Amino acid sequence: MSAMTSLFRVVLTALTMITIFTGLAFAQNVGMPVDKQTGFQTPVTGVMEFIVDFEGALNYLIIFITLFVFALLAYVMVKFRASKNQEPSKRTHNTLLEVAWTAIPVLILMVMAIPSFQLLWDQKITPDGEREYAYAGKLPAPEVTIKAIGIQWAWEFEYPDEEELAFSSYMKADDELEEGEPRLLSVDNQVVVPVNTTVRLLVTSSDVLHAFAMPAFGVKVDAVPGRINETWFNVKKEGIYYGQCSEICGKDHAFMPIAVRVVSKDIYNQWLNVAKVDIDEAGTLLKQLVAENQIKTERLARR
Ligand SMILES: [Cu+2]
Repeated sequence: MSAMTSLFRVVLTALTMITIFTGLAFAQNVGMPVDKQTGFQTPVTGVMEFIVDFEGALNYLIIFITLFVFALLAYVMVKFRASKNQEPSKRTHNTLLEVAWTAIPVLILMVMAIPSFQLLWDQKITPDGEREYAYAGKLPAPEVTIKAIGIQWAWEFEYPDEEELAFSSYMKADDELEEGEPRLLSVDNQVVVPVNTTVRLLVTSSDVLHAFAMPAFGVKVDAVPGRINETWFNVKKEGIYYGQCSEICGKDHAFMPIAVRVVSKDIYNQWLNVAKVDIDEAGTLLKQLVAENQIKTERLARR
């Protein structure tokens, strides 16, 4: 077997391993990172599905370009090696080649730019019920608005449409964790939103720069003191999703996670009614409702 063929096999095996590991990670993964994960978290919004597919396509393009350039380099190194070219050629220009190696990369960049801008618009334009989204079609206008305020070092959440509903969300210490709760990601008060509902997300900060990032939603927005950034999400699947602050904001930057609980509209409304009065009690109720719902779903699945 030639050296080239064996190199090719090594590369191919590596790619297959990566695909398998990513697949494994995807299989177990809901809303948080898992051991040995190499890819993204499982996408639960159209925007994140778009990101995953776009990244995948670009990855193949990059691999192709890298191998092509590598092959050209190898060819030149062998064909024009010093021992075979005692008297080097004095050729300097080739118009056709120069036009081609300028025009082709420009074309590749243009092809990349089209979905890239579409993705950016999808992320930044809040649905109004009319606009078509690449991976989600038409989406309803926001029914819920959440304001996330970064503070050193936690998040505060307000539901501006629901009078006086505001609470802070602090990371749980190791000794406060309950069964099944991940370390460094679990919080005392989760953000609760209904499934299949467009949520407007307003992000700001009360002190320094922070960033609100939810990998499974494809959401990442800077939290800037003195101004409000707007984005949105519409989650397709109930569950608990974790994110983190993504802008170095000081000593405890690593300890201000975000936990978003996505539930049915019914559970959301029940939580909302109690949360307006007592956020701790609402948290207890939420836990109970989610557990009951889980038992119901499992029973249905078994049938
Ligand atoms: Cu931070």
